[in-house]
Amino acid sequence: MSSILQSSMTECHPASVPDFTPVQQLRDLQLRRLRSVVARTWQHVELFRSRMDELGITPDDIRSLEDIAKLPFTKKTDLRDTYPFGLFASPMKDIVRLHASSGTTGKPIVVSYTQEDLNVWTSVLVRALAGCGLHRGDIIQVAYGYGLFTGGLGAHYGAEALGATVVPSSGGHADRQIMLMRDFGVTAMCCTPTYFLHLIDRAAELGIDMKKLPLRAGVFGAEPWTESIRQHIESGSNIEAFDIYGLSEIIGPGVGCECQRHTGLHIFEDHFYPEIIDPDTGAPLPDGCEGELVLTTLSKQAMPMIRYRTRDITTILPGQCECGRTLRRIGRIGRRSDDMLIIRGVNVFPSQIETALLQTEGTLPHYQILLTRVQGLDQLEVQVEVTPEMFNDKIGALQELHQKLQGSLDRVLGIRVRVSLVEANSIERSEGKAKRVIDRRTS
Ligand code: DLL
Repeated sequence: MSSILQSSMTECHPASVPDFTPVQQLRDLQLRRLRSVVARTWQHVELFRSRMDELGITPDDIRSLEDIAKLPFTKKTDLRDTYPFGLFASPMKDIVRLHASSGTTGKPIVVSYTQEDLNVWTSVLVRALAGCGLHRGDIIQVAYGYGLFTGGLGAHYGAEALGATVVPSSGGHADRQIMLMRDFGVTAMCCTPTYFLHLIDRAAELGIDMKKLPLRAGVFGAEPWTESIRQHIESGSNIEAFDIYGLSEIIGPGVGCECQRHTGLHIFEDHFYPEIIDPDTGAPLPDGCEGELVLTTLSKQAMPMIRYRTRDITTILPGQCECGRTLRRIGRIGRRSDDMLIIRGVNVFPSQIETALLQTEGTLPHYQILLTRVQGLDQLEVQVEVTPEMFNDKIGALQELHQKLQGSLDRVLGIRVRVSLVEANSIERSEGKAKRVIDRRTS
């Protein structure tokens, strides 16, 4: 077991957890690890070495943390092009786990871990869960999918190493999830935020009041969610909702997580070095500027990632968190640079639609964006569920809500979209990541 894991497993006392390392000490550690990971990747990964050659640089050119900007980026297409094992830096005999994430085109991307990588992954999850106020004695239900997806197993081992009792329910079977939550006295839930919303609704249908369960925290991630969704979750269940971030290419869940201050997500910087770049030019941006998050794994053995372009749009928040952690924070990830829809020439982000919808009273946090093409022209329809009271009320109330939504979407998006108000529970629920956009356009 790594010493980091051991120290993380003790009580969450500032002196014992790497989250509180003095900044200069952290930067020194990052530089040492950066130089070492660059040298290792250069030695073992052909694609990386050839890109360094093209740029005329060698690992010796990395002398400061700022020198990271000299290094080439890695992109998702690099993982696809070298499918399945082309970016591995360790021999297969040292690799103890593979995970994969489905891509939009055919083959998945494959990621690998040595035992040491798994220990690091567990240690960051321990730190994430401890930062959410969880500890030994908690009963944590993990309803992220177990399997090739990193969510289930990642959260599982972290919760176990924390000393909590783990209920590995995996995704799906809402009624059974609720029964386990109630009968086992579950105190914390790990799943996607949209799946938890579904569980709140389903519990109400079953006559179970979530607010009366011992549940006190939820650690939600794997998909973008907004403050409005947090409010719906917290008011529907009386729990404290935390945002956890991660991606398979870097490790899985546990790259960053909110602490109890809820002012951004702390990145576990001793293992994952964050940068923000301009997504169009690739130029590094200063703290406080919004751009694409780029991550470098500082300690990964099996499959190090150098300057991986996540496509996730966020900012590195300036200043230190009041919790005392020295780890830098990113703002919550509301969108990806590649989820932008272009409708009749106008850029539209699903997160803008979500915010406009959920700020209006009478709507439920379940919606779908439907794209079609009529006579060569793109049409965007937003279907949103409305509360049963609203749906059963006089027609005038529905019309008024419709007008309000139409007005705010027109204003926010700058184009005319169609709004359809639909009955509660009519939009299909997902057990994992919600599918918000249905594209029926044929070119
Ligand atoms: O979703 C890992 C994970 C599992 C994270 C469980 C948190 C909890 P992938 O399937 O590879 O890995 O998808 C990674 O999901 O690049 C983001 O676009 C999105 N994502 C993950 N967490 C968040 C979050 C897992 N908290 C991709 N907020 C990432 C917004 C998120 N987006």
